[in-house]
Amino acid sequence: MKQRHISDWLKSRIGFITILVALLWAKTQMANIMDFRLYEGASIVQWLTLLINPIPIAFLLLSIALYFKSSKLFYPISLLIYIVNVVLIQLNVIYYREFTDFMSVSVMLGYDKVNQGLGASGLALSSFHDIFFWLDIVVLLILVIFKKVRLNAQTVATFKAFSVTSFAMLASMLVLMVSEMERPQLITRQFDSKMLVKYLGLDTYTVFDAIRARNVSELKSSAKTSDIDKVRQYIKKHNVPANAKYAGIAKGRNVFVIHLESTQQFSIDHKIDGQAVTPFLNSIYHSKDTIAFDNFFNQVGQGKTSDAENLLETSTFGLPQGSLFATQGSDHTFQAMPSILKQTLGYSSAVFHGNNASFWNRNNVYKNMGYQYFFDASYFDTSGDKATGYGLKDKLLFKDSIPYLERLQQPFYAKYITVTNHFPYSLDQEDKDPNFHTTNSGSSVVDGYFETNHYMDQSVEEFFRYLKKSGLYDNSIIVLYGDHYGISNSENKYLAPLLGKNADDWNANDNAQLQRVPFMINIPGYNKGFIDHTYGGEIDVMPTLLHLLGVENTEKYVQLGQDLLNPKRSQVVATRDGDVITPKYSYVNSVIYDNKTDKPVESPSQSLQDYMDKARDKAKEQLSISDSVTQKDLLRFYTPKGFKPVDAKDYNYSNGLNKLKKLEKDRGKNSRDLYTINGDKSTQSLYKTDAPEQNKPRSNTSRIQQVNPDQGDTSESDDKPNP
Ligand code: GP9
Ligand code: MN
Repeated sequence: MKQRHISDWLKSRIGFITILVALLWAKTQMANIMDFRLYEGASIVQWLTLLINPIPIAFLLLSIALYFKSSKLFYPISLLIYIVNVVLIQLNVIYYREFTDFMSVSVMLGYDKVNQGLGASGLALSSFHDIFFWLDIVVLLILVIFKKVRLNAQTVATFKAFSVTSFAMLASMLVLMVSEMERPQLITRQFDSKMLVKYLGLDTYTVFDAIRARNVSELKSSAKTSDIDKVRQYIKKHNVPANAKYAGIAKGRNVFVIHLESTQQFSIDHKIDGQAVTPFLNSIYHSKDTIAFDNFFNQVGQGKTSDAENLLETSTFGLPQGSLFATQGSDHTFQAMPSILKQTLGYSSAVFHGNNASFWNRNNVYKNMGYQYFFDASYFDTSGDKATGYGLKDKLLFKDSIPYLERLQQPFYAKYITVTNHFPYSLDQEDKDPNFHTTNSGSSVVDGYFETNHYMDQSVEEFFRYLKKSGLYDNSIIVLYGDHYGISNSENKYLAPLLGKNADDWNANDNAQLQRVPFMINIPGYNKGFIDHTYGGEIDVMPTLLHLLGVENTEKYVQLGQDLLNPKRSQVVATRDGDVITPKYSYVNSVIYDNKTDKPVESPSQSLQDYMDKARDKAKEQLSISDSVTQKDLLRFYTPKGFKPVDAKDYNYSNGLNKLKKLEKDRGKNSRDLYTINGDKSTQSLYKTDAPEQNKPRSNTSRIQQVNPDQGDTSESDDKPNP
């Protein structure tokens, strides 16, 4: 009796769409397991969302069909929705096999510059289990042809259809909520396509991506060629030339850019019970060979690390919402440091980063920036405890980068993105320095922060030691910078007493002043170093560096910052949300603060009010010029004289080491890589680290997933120095 009841229900229309939902669920799981491999390394919440997320959205979409009463409409519409979903899964599966990434809407529509369609034909990328994506549809078709299916004429009452839709909507919201709780700003930042699919599923990812693509393309198509004129006028008015005292003092040298993850200026020189947190960085900070800055602010928005990279290497801001890298980076015109240095002074370029290449869409963005090599997690052994959730531990990243670094043609521009000092700042016991005792602040975040800071400091020290031993040090400059805050405003009250402040009267200006991050330029042998107190930010780095390296005629590039070493510069620092910091006063949330007392100025004089209003207008102008450049992709309309636009298709980040070796061979005696200069011998043995994980064999467990989007799974690749 009961069985009969179920089979009757299955024959009903709601039963029919439930079957389709179940099939979609099964197909999604097949793809999740066999192709996207999303369950590997997933957290418990991610397991849950992966299991559940196909259901509500499928019900939501299929419930649309329930509103059509005629069976001639209901069945074809529900099947159409079903088939479109299956096509979406199948397309993504094929795309993933080639690019290890999900298909964005611009790729589907053929707009994407980096991945124009599939590199290999779809057929060559198909796999046996793909049959199961289609088998049921074929069977159904046969049954229809042989008239073996009977359509159920019994319609579903509109209120019932409505309750299915509402219930599905509610469940979708729930998944969204849980995901946002686990990964705050998952949707607004859209930092990782893989993460979005893990939490929200393929359909929702595609919908969000379509909205993103639409917004981008609307803004882009609203752009007029003449918009760039306004930008050029702005630059003409605001550009400050190189200071003759410093122009070209680092000419011809290699550049190391060391991205100190989440590092704030307060850690520099900070002591806990008399013990320095970052003793090595302190020594660099005070060195006679270093030009350091103590009023240097991060200017990132939701794009965090990616915004910092963009600010530093293009001298434009990130977007008002979301990340420029993630939302527009695949199809964006950059005139960035790597390409400018290559074209003006013959620099080669590389990024070393122990996380997945897809994070922040770097695999696509770096190509548009003209980076020649990208050594991401797939180039390193990140198994077991060698990595944290954000990638290879810093000590190992620096050490394991040497086989690649020593093959790079000099002069080079090499960026190292560290990750160990990343929220939640939990260091494995084995990586803790037994001689370092952290705070007891009442916040595990703050206490952990100092420990990971200390670890990062040691990792940089080990790297410097290698640079000195290998001889690279003397013909290089090393730029160190913190990308953004590590301690969020909500935790700052625990920090306050450690910084000699009262937690009870901590205010918005205290938060704003804490956005200082380290910025130091270490120039070995310079001997005239100092700590510069000028007020500036990340947007000012590119003009400063280009001048130090001796690039001329820099006024032709679209750079919105000003050389930090030219005293004629303005000292108005804009934050991404429009607050303003100047040396004496700040404008935070529309309140003027006196920086000396950190208190609001109760009744500002007319002249102070005018001064601050002017400063705010200045900041607003800089931000709005930046937004028009980035959102409308204006650089596609303007190519500086002598600059060749970057073609992303010239770059591919697979087999990086083989490519370097080939170049070295082709150049023979003229090859300018360290390996050749060292008499065709590796310098790896010069590297000393105390990392406890260094000699552990590769294991099968991983805290991150290792894939190179340009080559798929590289676990079989021979392109690794230490297999
Ligand atoms: C990820 C790392 C972290 O690869 O750079 O980015 P964040 O969360 O700091 O923006
Ligand atoms: Mn970061």
